[in-house]
Amino acid sequence: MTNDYRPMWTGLGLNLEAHDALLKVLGEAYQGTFLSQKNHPEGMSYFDFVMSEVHGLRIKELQDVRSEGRKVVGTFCVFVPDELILATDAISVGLCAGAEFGFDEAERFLPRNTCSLIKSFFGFKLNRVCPYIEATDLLVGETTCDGKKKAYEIFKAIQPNLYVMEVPQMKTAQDRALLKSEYLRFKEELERLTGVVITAERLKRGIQLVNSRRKALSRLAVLRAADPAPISGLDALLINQVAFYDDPVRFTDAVNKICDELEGRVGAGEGVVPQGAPRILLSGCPMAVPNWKLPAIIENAGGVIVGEESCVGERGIRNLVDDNGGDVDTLMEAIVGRYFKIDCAIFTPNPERLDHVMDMVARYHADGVIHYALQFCSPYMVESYRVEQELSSRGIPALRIETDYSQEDAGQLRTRVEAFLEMIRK
Ligand code: BJ8
Repeated sequence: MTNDYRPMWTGLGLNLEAHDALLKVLGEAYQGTFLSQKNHPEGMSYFDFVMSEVHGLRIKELQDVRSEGRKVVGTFCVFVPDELILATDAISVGLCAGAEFGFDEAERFLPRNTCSLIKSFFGFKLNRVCPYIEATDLLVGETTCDGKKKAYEIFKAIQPNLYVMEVPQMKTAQDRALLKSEYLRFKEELERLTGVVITAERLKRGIQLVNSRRKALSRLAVLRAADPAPISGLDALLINQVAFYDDPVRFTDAVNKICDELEGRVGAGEGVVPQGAPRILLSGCPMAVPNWKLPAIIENAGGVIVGEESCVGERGIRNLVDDNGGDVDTLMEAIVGRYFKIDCAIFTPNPERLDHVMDMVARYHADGVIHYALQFCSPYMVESYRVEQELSSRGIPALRIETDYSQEDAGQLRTRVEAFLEMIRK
């Protein structure tokens, strides 16, 4: 990091000793996983820099913005519409945590059999190691899976600025009406928080900012259809992870720049792996920073990940919001229409997700699918059965993996992934 941020971290109430330990682990993991890759595109230097300053410069930017009176809103789920947050000039940051940190403390509040993602944000909070949580003026939870929904009841006592949004579980007309009413309630909450009234003009600007970010990420996704793939799955995942907390305009620009470079690679037939390397679609739970275990295992074993059917991936960026409406209600309808299409496994039934997995296999020329579910995540663990069935009915190789944030099963996962890649190669 370029500066001494310790006074800022102290001001945010961080536990400096625990925070140093976290940064050390994060720095080593990043160094070993990303910077040692072959053919790392030049355009990744921006994202390497963002990662090196993940708890430094970006937090300082948030604090500077707050001192001007603007607000920071933290989110845990892609159902929370960034368009509304940006329409109030507030900043949106994704808060999902991907490290096994503070789990002992988390387990004082939560059952051991809780997914790592939930335990991780509890652990980060209880250990006071996440400057993002501490820099938020409003934290938005949502009633997606049972684990999160019940955990927020407990989290509220530790983090009083938590607001919970209800998310429907089915896709009927009543469910759509519920989502709309929840988005209108959220709009009011944001207006109260920021003192800004969301006009059609503001909302349009918010929509356009998020659409531009999604378009850039979709451009990156499409380039990965090339064989050889011009970028590793690890780098592409990192870009998708950074999307959740970087400034949207600066981020979009950086993604478009790396896409220009990758287009050159595709045109020249250059890639990060030899042509014909096994191409894998990852499908399932979202992967938050620094959860890189499985992708690193796959790519170190000679495979290349060509797409993520995940919220930190295509599920989070698919579909734009129509920005043609001239009034707030039309624009709100367009936002609801876009988000109501999200095919998270919390929905029942959820046939769209199966269609999307098959569609992604075809578009990115995947040779096989690795379904990734966090242990104790019932929605994705249960749904993996149907995904596997659908894939096998079409003769597409599939591997189901259930894991957590620990490194304990790394050896066993490596063996299973290597055997899977070997089978695909034959
Ligand atoms: S829209 S995937 S971001 S809910 S892994 S906490 S589901 S037990 S993260 Fe998600 Fe929104 Fe859905 Fe996407 Fe629960 Fe499963 Fe844990 Fe999960």
